[in-house]
Amino acid sequence: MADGAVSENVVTTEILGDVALVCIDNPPVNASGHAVRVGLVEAMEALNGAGEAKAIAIWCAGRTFMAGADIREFGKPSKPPALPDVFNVIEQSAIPVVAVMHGTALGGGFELGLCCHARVAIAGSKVGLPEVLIGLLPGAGGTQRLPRLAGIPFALDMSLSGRQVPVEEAAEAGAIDRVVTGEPRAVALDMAKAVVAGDLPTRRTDQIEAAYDADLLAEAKAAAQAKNPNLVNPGKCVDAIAACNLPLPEGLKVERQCFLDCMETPQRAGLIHAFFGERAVSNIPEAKGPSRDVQTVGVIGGGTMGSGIATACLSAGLNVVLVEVAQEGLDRGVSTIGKNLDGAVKRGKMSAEKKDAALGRLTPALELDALAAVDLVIEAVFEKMEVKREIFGKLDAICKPGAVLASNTSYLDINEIAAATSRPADVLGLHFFSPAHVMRLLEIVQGAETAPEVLATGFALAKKLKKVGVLAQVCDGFIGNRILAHYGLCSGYLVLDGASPQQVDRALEDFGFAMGPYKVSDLAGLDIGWETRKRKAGDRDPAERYAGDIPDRICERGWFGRKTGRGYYLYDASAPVPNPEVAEIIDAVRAEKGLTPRAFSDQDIVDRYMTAMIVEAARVVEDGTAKRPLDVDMVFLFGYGFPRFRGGPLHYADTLGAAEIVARIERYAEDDPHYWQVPAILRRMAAEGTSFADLNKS
Ligand code: 3H9
Repeated sequence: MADGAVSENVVTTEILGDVALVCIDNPPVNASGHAVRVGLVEAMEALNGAGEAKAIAIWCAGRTFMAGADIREFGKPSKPPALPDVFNVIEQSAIPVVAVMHGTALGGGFELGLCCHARVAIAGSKVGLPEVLIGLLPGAGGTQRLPRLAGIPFALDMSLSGRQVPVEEAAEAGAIDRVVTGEPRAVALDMAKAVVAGDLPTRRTDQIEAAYDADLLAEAKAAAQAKNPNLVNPGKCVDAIAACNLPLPEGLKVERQCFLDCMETPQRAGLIHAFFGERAVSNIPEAKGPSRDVQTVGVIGGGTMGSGIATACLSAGLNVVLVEVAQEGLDRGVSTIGKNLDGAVKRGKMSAEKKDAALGRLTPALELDALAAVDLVIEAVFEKMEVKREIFGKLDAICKPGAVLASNTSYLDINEIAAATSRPADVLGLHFFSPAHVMRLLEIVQGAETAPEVLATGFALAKKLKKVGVLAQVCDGFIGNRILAHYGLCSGYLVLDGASPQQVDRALEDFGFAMGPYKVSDLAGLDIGWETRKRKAGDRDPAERYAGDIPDRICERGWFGRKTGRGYYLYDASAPVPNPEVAEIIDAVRAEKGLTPRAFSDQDIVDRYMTAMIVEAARVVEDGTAKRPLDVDMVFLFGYGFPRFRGGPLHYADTLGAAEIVARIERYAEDDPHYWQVPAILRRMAAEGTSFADLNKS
């Protein structure tokens, strides 16, 4: 028993004849925080001390069996007893212990099951070892006991994928002894009695030997490192599993060291920030109030965006009315939706029956009048204010009272759009990211007059679509595209001044981005940026260095990236190769501007690009466009391919510290004082020694 520890009644014991039921009741997910750990040790010591019970069943109250260690405790000083020690106490219990799992027994929760002498699960529930997803590895015996029970291949699969495995599959692999139906407490009582009666065999996992396969382990380690070269924990996880041929106490020591090594990494902190950030973005009053019921969504525009949005809504079980002006466009939209859904079936994300049902909920239409009865409209047409205002004026006349009117605009002023209606309180921005049926980000843009109920409806829709809804205020580009416009300039300057697009891409991919910015531009279509540059040409600040000459010239040749087979890269071959003529364009532009190219190291590229991103992200927080730094982080993780293990631009900024960022900006400003300016918020943070994490808390 730990000194001075209090069990806080999260673990209670019932004695029922010759069996004991130990219940963990620690809402919301029965995480094994300090009180639970203390309570379990106390319960085991008391029952073994008394020696009266002939079997013990451990079960959990509420929606799930233990969902793992309490992640909120990570990164803080640990309080004994540690979870592995608790599980050793359970394994050493002279009285046999059976675990009864329901809901999602994850991480330390599944490991609790593994240390017991028998495992029973309620049908339909799931088990998993998701530690890999938060920069860790199963650190409470999972890497040692699972291979002993279910073999090394199954242990590698579960712990490296982090997937939630149906208990029926886990039973087949040997990780679970019996799958039953019933309520957890009743099952716990039955199973404890079954142990006493000899109907449920028990065994100690430490007495089982794992069939060892050194080659498989070596292959798994190489594959894990190749798949995630930036991550330490998948490789460490294989190292820990590789120790399962040692006696259990020795293997557990190796596991513990590997676990602690991972705990020390910034990746673990980044991934846990991402875990909580994903939940915290919608944990705000704006998302929680009453919302309007949405069953049928109108989507205006059958292009890539509109079709993607319609696909997302149909996949979530909503009815969709898709409106296009011409039959050809409408047919194309319907066909794109069909292809998107086929893709989901192919990837095993949707059954063929569900796809047919989804298509059955789609009503194509050529007139806006078809939107008279819908609950929510999402306009996804060409980015021109006049066009949007005209559509919203018509919607005002057509849509039923109480319908929510949303624009998918990426940067236009929602207030100006809302002013085209007599009901600006019903108008908001719902900014999806392409492909809208895949990308999880949804910026929910609040207009000056948007009603709280309408905003909450936006968040409810995000949840229904399984998207991460982030609140944003009106400005050019909202959170994500506004920041992108700023650091996009930085990559343009890097190339003007001496880097090649390929070097910029490589440096940032090595940093962890899914794709470098030039590959992304080729994918999105270079014409989009070209149009924006032409549109904004008149408003350009004369003091700002123009970074558009190179992409302008590429576009003038009709090369718009992937869709034309040519952009920064050539797409004729199976893998894209650098477009040699782009190098000629770059040379010509530099010569015209009298620029002598200079060498940038990959690190310098990353530092400048990330500093530029942080600068505008800080301004977005400072002026309230984003509610908190974590909202910016989630926008980048879920909409811009930002490396999840780095937590987002402002979490990453905290790893550098405000003082270092200010020093960098001042250094870069020696060459370009107009572009590189220190935002007041960063200067203040540097002076006070505070961080963006502090702002998340306030
Ligand atoms: C581990 O076990 C390490 C060990 O191997 C070794 C240790 C030595 N801790 O997701 P939801 C909160 S690592 C603390 O919205 P759902 C969550 O933040 C752990 N809090 O619900 C939220 O709080 P709020 C391995 C946790 O039904 C609330 O619970 N385990 C934890 O959609 C509801 O969560 C995992 O990685 C936690 N472990 O999904 C499991 N889990 O209401 C991570 C949840 O204030 N958890 N919370 O926003 C999950 O995957 C999902 O939460 C779960 C429920 C599937 C359980």
